[in-house]
Amino acid sequence: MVTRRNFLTGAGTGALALGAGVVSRIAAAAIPEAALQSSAATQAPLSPPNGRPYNPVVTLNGWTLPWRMKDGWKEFHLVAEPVVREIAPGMQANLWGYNGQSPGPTIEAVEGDKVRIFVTNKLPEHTTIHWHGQRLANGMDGVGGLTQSHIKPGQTYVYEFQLRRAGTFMYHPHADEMVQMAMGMMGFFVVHPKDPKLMRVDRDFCFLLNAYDIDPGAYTPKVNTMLDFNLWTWNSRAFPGIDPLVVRTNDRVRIRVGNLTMTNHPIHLHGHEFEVTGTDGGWVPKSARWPEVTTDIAVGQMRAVEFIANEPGDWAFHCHKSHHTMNAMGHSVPTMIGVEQRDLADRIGKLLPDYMAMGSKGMADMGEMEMPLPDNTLPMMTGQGPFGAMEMGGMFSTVKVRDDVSPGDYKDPGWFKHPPGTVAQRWDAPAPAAVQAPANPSSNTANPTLLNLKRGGTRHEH
Ligand SMILES: [Cu+2]
Repeated sequence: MVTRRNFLTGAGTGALALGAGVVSRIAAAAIPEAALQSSAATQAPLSPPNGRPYNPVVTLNGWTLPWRMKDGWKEFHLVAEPVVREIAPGMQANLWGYNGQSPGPTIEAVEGDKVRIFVTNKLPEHTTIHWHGQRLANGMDGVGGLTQSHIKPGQTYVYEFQLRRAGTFMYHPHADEMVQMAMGMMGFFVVHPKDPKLMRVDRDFCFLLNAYDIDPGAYTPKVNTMLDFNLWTWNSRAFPGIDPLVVRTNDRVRIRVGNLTMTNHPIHLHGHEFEVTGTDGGWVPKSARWPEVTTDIAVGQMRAVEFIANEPGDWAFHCHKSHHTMNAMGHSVPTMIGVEQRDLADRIGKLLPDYMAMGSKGMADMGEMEMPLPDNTLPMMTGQGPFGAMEMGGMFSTVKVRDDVSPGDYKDPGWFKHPPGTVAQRWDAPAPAAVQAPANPSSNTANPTLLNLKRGGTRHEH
């Protein structure tokens, strides 16, 4: 594992030790410094200090890579390296990523920009970067063995291309792909339209769907897992580690979501309808959009959704596969609903004083109970809301819509203050007797239940 300290020392010596034949001649003179991020918190959007103007995105629990302008080229420097990523408070993972984090920083530029991206490999094995969705010269496509030689450990390669269309793209290795993506190597590449007024929104968020298989108590993902992942993450963060998406009432909001897991994710927003306005292939024409509250995002796809945030509140926003809003530990627990465990628990308790029977009445109590867990393990479902345990994990966050948020302010405003009389509440009255529903509603035959209802005996009305 590379610590922060020896990474920093390594960065200097690595840059000096570059092979002369590797970097293109135009660029060999000076490689831009590689910016490093040590925090997993959402960073403020990076307003472009030079070049064409654009409206920057906000990378959820992530950041945008700074660049330098050189002779009309935007120059970026990505460093592929081992990183320690906090998945949520209380759990860290040994991943591979770029510039200190997994996923790597978002690259932002403008349609028509010429970009030069230096990639330094500080991994123990070779890598490449594929610019998923971009139109470029075939030799810049980053497929190891097919369109270029692999970038060996210690080497730096340079990619150069002009951004031919606006849109939302991804980047990831095309070398030992199963391992390198299972270890967290991926990032977003947003190309803004030349005209900053085109498709303009007030808030523009982006995140990648990713998944890990990390045994409870372990730190390093199992890289050969094909489907049975146990940590479902957005930008390598699991609830309650995912920041809320903070918006101002009546903002037009875009959320760009890319899927680099091994399964599809139906992403669902509460309280609002949205439209899919963009895919990896470009903007969706207005006439081709339809309203949704859930959009399924297949493997290798990106979907940009847009909506007007006109319902104040804390709106759940999550993957609709219920196993994906749950952390490790939950997936192999046997169903114990209806199983009387008291005798068993008493007997086992004599041997193992800490033994706890679970699940006889469902698993909701696991959201609240303080179970002993191995170190570095997130509870299966967790999170405290203003009304109690939220019983969530994994791919879950909230869209917080507030009247009193300033433009450009993304900090968590706390829990929603509900107007009086707008919260579901306990109805404190005796429950009526259960009645049999009519067996055959199309028939008019006298039915004791209907007669009973007509007499008003058991119907309960408020
Ligand atoms: Cu999912």
